[in-house]
Amino acid sequence: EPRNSMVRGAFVVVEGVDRAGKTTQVQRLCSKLYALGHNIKTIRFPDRVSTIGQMIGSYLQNETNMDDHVVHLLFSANRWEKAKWIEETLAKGYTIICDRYYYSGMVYSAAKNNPALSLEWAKQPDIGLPKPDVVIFLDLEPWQAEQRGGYGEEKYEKRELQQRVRELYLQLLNAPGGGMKVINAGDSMDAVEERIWNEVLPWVEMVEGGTYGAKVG
Ligand code: NYM
Repeated sequence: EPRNSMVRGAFVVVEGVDRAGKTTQVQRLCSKLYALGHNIKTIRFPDRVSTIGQMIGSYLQNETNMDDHVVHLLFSANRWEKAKWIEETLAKGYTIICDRYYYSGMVYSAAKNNPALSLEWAKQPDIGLPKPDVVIFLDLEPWQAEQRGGYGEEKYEKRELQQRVRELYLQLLNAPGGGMKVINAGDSMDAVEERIWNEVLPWVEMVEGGTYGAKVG
């Protein structure tokens, strides 16, 4: 059970290009926080378990094809399905570590060569979702990503698209109110782990301690 008198848990998002090591780093971050006695839950998007998530999964595996707008809205709907759970879980005092969020939604859709899908358009269906307290962006150049075993068979795992994805992430970083912390994911796993830790721990302590109240801007 969460410690009493806790205001709420922190909402931590880890973003990054494919092969940046998000999954490993999310696991390491969670176990370190857990070892310190924090109450932790993890979540990842896309969550491929729900009905909508299964539709997304089969699209990513190239089993089905969909209009770009349709799949974009499914990714967003997949987050909305979890929005209430996120709010309730934070309110109970759990800190949530979330592997990808709406930033992924924006950049992957906008990276398609479809002029109708601008970053601005792509953000609209996610407006109103719970706002993260801290967002980590694991940055890796496409050539480094490819050295990690090359891309697989899933949609989006192509060099040109990955390059555009990275450029769009960097654009978001520089946007006013972007608020993402960039970490070079090309270093050793231990070095990356430590940098993430140094960024995230103060936020978790601040939010759990009730000394931080975010207002959606
Ligand atoms: N992806 C992920 C999107 O295109 N839009 C989204 O909103 C999200 C959350 O799904 N290549 C893409 C990025 C990834 C792919 O993610 C699967 P993962 O983290 O490999 O399971």
